Amino acid sequence: MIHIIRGDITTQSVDAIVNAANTSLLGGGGVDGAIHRAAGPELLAECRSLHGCQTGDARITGGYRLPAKHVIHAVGPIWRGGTHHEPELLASCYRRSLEIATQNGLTSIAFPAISTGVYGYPKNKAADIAFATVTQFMETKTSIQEVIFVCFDEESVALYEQKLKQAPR
Ligand code: AR6
Repeated sequence: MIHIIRGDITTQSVDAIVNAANTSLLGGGGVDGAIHRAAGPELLAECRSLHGCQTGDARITGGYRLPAKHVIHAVGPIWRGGTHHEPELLASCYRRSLEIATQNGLTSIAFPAISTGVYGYPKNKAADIAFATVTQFMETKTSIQEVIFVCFDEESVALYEQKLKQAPR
């Protein structure tokens, strides 16, 4: 039900890939840039119609030229030392992504490590939140059958595998 892979999230053939977006939803660097490049300009056009998204929330669009059917654009917090509601906001963007996927009857979803690049969230702390939020959500009534954590580097794979071993089942 939960898988960890190393790779580029834009190549995943799933119902939805999650984007680590910003509040404008108009693209950027990192995984956001890669998703927009691979999806093509139609994605930006749909994103413009959404008029942004608050930190901790998410929005769904089509996947256009991606193998994924949809993109769920989640806005993670910028790390400011951990005392500015960063843990709650990070958990919220994972939860909102899963809720939106469920509302749309999606069965498979792939997540990047939201906020751990440009936004500076410590990878270990972020992985704890990602796992806790996803495992908790999977206890609820949902259409989702498969969650894939897509790690961009080997260090993150090792970290996520350690968390998966520790997770209650
Ligand atoms: N596939 C999977 N993971 C990736 C990929 C990829 N193709 N590319 C990068 N990563 P970041 P953030 C990993 O910076 O910290 C953008 O400009 C990367 O190694 O993409 O949430 C947005 O527009 C890291 O672990 O997102 C926002 O302004 C993780 O994805 C801002 O950056 C997230 O890194 C969001 O920052």
